[in-house]
Amino acid sequence: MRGAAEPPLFSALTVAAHGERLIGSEGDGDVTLYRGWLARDRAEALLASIRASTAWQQERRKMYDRFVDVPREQAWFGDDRDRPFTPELLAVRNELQTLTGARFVYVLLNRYRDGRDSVAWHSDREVQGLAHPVIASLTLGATRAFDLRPKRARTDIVSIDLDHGDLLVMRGGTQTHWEHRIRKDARIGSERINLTFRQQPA
Ligand SMILES: O=C(O)CCC(=O)C(=O)O
Repeated sequence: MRGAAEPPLFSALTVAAHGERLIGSEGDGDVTLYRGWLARDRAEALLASIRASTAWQQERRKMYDRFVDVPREQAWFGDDRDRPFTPELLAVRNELQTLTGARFVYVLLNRYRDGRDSVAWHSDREVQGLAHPVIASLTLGATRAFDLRPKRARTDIVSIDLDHGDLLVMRGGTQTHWEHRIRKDARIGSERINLTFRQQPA
């Protein structure tokens, strides 16, 4: 247990308060980037605690007539999951709730071991029935390109490099009208861990 004289694990002063709107028009989707939301030392501490406490799983999915490994590893923590939030994840969850006004009940962790790992174009369907959908997505580790495209104009790709400590908040109709992906990139030799804090599904 931590002694009473020790500073809190995370100080409220180590998150950046101002975001930059990447896309945004009322019901059509709303994505805001908070560069360096988590200060570097705090991002390092969170990454170390995740590495120490996470049992990763690799799902297999049916593709046509065979099963293939999903090209990344995953883990879940939360109020409604087998594993509750760790104290470190709970601290981040609470700050994200203050920032966004949303209530997050679980977090999905995606681990991209290197640039061969990826996630294909998709939208996060479980929030689509909510009155005020919000997903808060925090990057730790290697910088990777995060691509967004509108479903009605799939060649109009918006690409943004997400770095250690960056936070992306996706609201409103983003999951209804947009898709996102992390594409493969052979130049990336190190690990990225992404945390998406999520609401109770509809
Ligand atoms: O790794 C990322 O930034 C995206 C993760 C993602 O697309 C998802 O969890 O649905």
